Amino acid sequence: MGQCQLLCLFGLLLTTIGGSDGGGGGGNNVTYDGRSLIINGHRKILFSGSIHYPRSTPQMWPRLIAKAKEGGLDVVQTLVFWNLHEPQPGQFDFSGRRDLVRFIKEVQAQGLYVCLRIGPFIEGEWGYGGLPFWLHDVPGIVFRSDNEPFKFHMKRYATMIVNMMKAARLYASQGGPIILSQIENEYGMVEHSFLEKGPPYVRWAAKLAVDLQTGVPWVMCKQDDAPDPVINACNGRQCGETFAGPNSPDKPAIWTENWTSFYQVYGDEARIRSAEDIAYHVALFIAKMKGSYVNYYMYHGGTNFGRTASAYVLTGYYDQAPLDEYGLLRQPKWGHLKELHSAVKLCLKPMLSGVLVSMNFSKLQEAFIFQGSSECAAFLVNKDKRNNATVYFSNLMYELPPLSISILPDCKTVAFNTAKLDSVEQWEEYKEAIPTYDETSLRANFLLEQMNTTKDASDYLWYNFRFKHDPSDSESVLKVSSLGHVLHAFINGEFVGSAHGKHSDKSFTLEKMVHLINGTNNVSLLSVMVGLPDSGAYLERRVAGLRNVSIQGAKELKDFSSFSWGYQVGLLGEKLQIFTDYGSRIVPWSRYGSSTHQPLTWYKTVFDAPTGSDPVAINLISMGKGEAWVNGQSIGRYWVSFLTPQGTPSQSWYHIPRSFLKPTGNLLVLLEEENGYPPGISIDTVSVTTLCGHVSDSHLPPVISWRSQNQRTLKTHKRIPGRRPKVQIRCPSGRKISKILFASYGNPNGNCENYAIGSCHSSNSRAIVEKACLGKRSCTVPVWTEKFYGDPCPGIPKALLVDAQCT
Ligand SMILES: *[C@@H]1O[C@H](CO)[C@@H](O)[C@H](O)[C@H]1NC(C)=O
Ligand SMILES: *[C@@H]1O[C@H](CO)[C@@H](O)[C@H](O)[C@H]1NC(C)=O
Ligand SMILES: *[C@@H]1O[C@H](CO)[C@@H](O)[C@H](O)[C@H]1NC(C)=O
Ligand SMILES: *[C@@H]1O[C@H](CO)[C@@H](O)[C@H](O)[C@H]1NC(C)=O
Ligand SMILES: *[C@@H]1O[C@H](CO)[C@@H](O)[C@H](O)[C@H]1NC(C)=O
Ligand SMILES: *[C@@H]1O[C@H](CO)[C@@H](O)[C@H](O)[C@H]1NC(C)=O
Ligand SMILES: *[C@@H]1O[C@H](CO)[C@@H](O)[C@H](O)[C@H]1NC(C)=O
Ligand SMILES: CC(=O)N[C@H]1CO[C@H](CO)[C@@H](O)[C@@H]1O
Repeated sequence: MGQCQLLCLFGLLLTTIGGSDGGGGGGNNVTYDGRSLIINGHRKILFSGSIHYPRSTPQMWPRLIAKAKEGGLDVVQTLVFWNLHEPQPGQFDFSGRRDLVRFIKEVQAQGLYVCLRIGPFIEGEWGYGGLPFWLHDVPGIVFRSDNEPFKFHMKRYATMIVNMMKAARLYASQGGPIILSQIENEYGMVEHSFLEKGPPYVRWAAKLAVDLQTGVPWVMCKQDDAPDPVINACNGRQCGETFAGPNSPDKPAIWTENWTSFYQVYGDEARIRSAEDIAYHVALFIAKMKGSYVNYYMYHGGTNFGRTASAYVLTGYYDQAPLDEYGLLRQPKWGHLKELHSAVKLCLKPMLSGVLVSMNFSKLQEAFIFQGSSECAAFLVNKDKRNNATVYFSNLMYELPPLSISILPDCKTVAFNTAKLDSVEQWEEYKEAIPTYDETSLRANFLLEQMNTTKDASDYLWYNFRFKHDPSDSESVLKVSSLGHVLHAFINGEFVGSAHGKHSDKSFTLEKMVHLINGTNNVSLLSVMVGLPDSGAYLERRVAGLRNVSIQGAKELKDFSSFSWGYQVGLLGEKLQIFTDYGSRIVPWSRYGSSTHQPLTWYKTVFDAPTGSDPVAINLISMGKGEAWVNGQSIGRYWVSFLTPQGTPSQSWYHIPRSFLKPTGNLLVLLEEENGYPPGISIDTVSVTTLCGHVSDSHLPPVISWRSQNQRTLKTHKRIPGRRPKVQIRCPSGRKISKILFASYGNPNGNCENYAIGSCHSSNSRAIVEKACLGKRSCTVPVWTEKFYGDPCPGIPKALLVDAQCT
């Protein structure tokens, strides 16, 4: 693991160094002082993120880098992977995912800087820490110590990499994006094991680096005694607290690895680090340590393709990073850090040219104030992990949430607080009341038909009764049969169970062992319709709702079908219209997760519309069943928990028309009938969706995927044994296949990300696929010779690869 970070402990007031291009010849002059890196005379506070080129594909790089830039990063940091590049002594490979130069040029093209950690030992949860295994058999070798064979190969390789960068003019001194380089990695952790062979190796490595004359500074992370002019940097989660600081007053404070979560090994649960925790430690480092460079390790983890992961490490790497394995935004992490970056950038002037003054309000509250000649920025810290704190600063009162830092770019107004998430994730909840018989006014001595009772004013009808239970009859099974469509049962306010029918057979029965109390029990049965019938003769005679209700004890069966029933049409939240702006203000909402979960809970949040003009969809994959409203308008029922026979929801994305949205502050309310997880909801934009299917007539199972910007879904269909292979593609609901981008029956090269016609190709491919697919939501093309009017290359195994566009 590794990240570059600069910190400065010595808050000297430094005069701003003027001048623009100090490098000459189009180059940029990168130096540093005790405050920060200095680029062309300008001090910088830099946010950096690790994206490792071989852990994604060249096709993914531009989009990952664009999202890093949009997230407020200035620098992309990568390790360099020796064993990928020199698999055998003297045989080099820089193709495809190994194309380091291309990666750096992509970063440059988007206007960001690069921090290049060349190692050559990188650790990085990468096999052999990046060292080629053939080094193991070099006679007399001892890795990473004052050992001639190791130093020989390290020098040869490091020189080769640096020369390659120079040849492509990638160092800032040459006009390129690389502003910082790293030699070795976390050596301070193991140096003592090498006894007297350690320190000379550190000095040698530093000299090797400096002698390579890159024109940009070098860092060593976790190496407290990094020899001048190499900067010692901090790696870890809490550099704001743990870092002892630069080993010279002339070096800035740099944090090369501030772990955004942690890598995962097989057998481990994912270790999740909250957005609030990362933001707190970054802000603390920037303020208390005068940190001037923070790198997120990882910003995008990606995939350990092939056999590259080190022992026990998962193939998916740091999936909890701000960009997940697929390159999608992981919220709220990405958005929260983006806001932190912009708040810090508002403080730049006083931070880079002012003096740092710290003060204590009390034992657990302190302030760091950067005072410039006319500007001032303040960081107010509450270290108390449990309690809010009220502090007075410059005669104004500030409420600080537990374990948080408020950033005041003008020493007055709070621009950002590390603990306050501002996004779709800030959820509140309101539990729907479970009514009892006594609370109802509509009564009948039998079970009412649902539609005739609700008059379609609501999907929901409560059927309630109460009865005295004799505790000597121990085993009790509640049995309810319904004519449709869904039932949620509660006894004494506690959820008991749910059941539902389906389109082809709406009736169903719920049977559930229940716990009854000695005395009067309240039974509340919520019957839910998922739409009125729409077809067939005698529509007016259709029925829905509960048919029979009984409780079977060990001794007797009690039938409640003809009993004293109390009804309530609709839910309280519907009556109060709590999904509207007005209605949402008349009920007391509580913080999400502040009490135990109840099926039938309303959730509320506010979100900003995604920028741009692409259509907007809400991803409800983490929810169960219910209805969703945006700014008071229902966007429809959702039912994600009802899975297809293949085990996937029939619909996860639900359309929010742009016309329902304001630029900011959109009210989103959901009624969840089951056990949804609102923080898993995301608001996505949908761009042209491409679909791709690739099936061969060999043994591989077909993989069908559809992807679209900002969405993460992958469906895999196992081949049914004995059936002939076929490509099946299907657009998301409401869309049709509008274009065939590529079709080849033969031996096409590559995969759905990257394809080309191979040596064998049927010239009928496109026409046949277009005929089968254009204008349809889904289509199936069998991978048979006959279908393509003959075999283009007898005897050769063939495949069909189709890439299509949905609009
Ligand atoms: C680069 O900048 C430093 C100070 O930041 C200055 O001392 C030095 O002269 C500059 N070098 C060049 C080549 O302009
Ligand atoms: C604030 O308190 C800490 C210990 O709690 C102390 O180390 C520090 O020097 C104090 N700072 C000031 C400005 O008094
Ligand atoms: C802190 O204050 C907020 C808002 O004033 C309040 O909602 C929250 O419950 C408080 N938390 C604690 C731990 O007192
Ligand atoms: C519908 O409800 C009304 C009372 O609201 C009742 O008189 C009528 O019989 C019901 N019809 C059916 C078909 O259940
Ligand atoms: C049943 O409902 C009544 C009226 O709402 C209430 O007073 C009583 O406490 C409830 N009984 C139980 C066991 O919840
Ligand atoms: C149930 O309650 C009644 C009266 O409240 C009591 O006499 C009886 O012993 C109770 N039975 C049990 C099993 O607790
Ligand atoms: C429901 O009750 C009716 C009589 O009310 C009875 O004829 C029918 O068999 C019952 N159905 C079930 C599924 O118990
Ligand atoms: C230097 C540093 O902060 N190291 C920390 C990195 O994070 C791990 C896990 O939280 C800690 O154990 C280290 O102390």
